[in-house]
Amino acid sequence: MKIAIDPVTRIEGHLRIEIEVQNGVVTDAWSSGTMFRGIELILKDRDPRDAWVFAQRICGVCTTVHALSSVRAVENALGITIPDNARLIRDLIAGAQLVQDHVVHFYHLHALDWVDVTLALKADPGATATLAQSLSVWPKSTRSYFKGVQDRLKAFVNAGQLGIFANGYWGHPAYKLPPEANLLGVAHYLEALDWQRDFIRIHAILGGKNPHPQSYLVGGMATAINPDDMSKINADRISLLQQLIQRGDDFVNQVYIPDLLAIASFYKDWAAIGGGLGSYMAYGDYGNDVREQAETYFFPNGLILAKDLSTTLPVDHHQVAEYITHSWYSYAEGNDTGLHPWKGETAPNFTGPQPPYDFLNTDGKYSWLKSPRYDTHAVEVGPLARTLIAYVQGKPDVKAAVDGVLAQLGVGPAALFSTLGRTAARGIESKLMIAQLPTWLSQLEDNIGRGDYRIHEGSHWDPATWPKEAFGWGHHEAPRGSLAHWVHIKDGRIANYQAVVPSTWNAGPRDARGQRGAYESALIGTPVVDPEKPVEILRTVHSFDPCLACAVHVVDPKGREYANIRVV
Ligand code: NFE
Ligand code: MG
Repeated sequence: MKIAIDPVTRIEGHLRIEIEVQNGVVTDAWSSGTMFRGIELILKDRDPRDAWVFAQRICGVCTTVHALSSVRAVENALGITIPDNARLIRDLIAGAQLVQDHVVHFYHLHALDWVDVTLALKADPGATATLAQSLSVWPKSTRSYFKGVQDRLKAFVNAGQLGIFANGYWGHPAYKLPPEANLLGVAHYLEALDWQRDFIRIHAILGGKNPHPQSYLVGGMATAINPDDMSKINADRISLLQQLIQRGDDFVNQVYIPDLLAIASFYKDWAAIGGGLGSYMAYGDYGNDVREQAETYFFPNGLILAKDLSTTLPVDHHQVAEYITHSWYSYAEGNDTGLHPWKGETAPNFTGPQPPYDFLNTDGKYSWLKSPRYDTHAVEVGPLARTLIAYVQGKPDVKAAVDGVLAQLGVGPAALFSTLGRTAARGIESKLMIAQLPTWLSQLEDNIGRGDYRIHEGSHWDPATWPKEAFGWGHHEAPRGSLAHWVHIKDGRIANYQAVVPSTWNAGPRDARGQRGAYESALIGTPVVDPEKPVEILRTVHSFDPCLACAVHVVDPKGREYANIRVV
């Protein structure tokens, strides 16, 4: 039996999943990005110093990550080293982004795959308080608080207005939590909405706004530092940042991580489902300017192949190539060629069916996403990749965090190759990142204390100083994984610009060798109890935190007819 899920919701962008199901288990899967964008074409012939402003609009969810990759690509091409203060402010902005994005993913995009909202109505608020207090010291965990949340939820249901909770596979037998844990999840879903809005004020302070901070510059940042000026980064702002980071730490350690572990303990079977490729890649990032020694990165550089946790291999971006064998593009050199992004081409060539249709022609082209490969290998990127690579390399804080989670859940390291592992890794790296932010902030404070206000390196600002032709790449470990932009500059203008983003690595289609992408591979073996309500498919797809706007970088101007689910 073949099933199509389109659109997949509680993600960013337009994703279609087709699966073949036999005897209640997925036997094959196809992932399709159904929307075209054209940022790479829009950037052609522009001033490379302006690229970040356009590139940042690739996505409204991960926002800042494309500005960062873009300025880094141009700086790399022009041989610019940015001042330490700029590096620290970039790391603080990106680190805050990572934590906020992971919390929002857990509660607002993923939790309802595990939490049945309707069962929360059956919970005893007193018992919920007891459960919550056994998990953490979060001060809101009282009977009256949970009673208030439940009453609000009842009022929604009685008015026939479940609102944001209206569409779910409620009552599905795959939901395993007791009513109290469901009420806890719903309460924190609502709390996390407020928390993330407060926490991301870090971007307003350092970048002027969120989404899309405005303080980037090729050569550094435009975040002015002056302890004697009320409108610049001064002692007041540093103190506000400290408070915001502390509140972030409280929420991650007292709400997010305890909820993650409590929910995961009811779903241990998902530690054996959804593993997929078993090969993982990270460029590495943070704690260092990107062109310096990769060994000192906070998230290390590395490659794991075929679940081999004995070693990691170094990652070199020259080994990256994008294929379009199954993507709606043409390459001058033919359908089966892989192109390094410096030689990348963006020539759309839609050959898919016109709606209405039942299924895509998955033997041919079936996605707007290209298929990036590392030296022919299909790899997964993201929190699980980064966590495994750091674990294998013996990074002490990662090792301690991973071993702690494994012990608490009573599972071994092989359990990490799974849907649950992906979701747990996101929590682990949020915990490590929120603990790290105060260090970067105090380094910034120390620099300012020493009278070092340098924030921008301007000696390469004038295009007259540039070489006639230059190539650069800028990488970042974005919330969803390894991101890079590649730029070819000629006569002061962008001759070619290519972005290969985390969701392209993970959600891309098959390549010239027929190798599946990470989603496609991970879905194989997933149980599907009721094809009309494929909640299990959502669990594995959501565990990657899909972002299709990032992955395709564009918008189909024509409306499409979307059926929720087609079963044939
Ligand atoms: Ni639009 Fe993105 C992230 C990037 S794509 S969310 O994180 O880059 O996966
Ligand atoms: Mg691209």
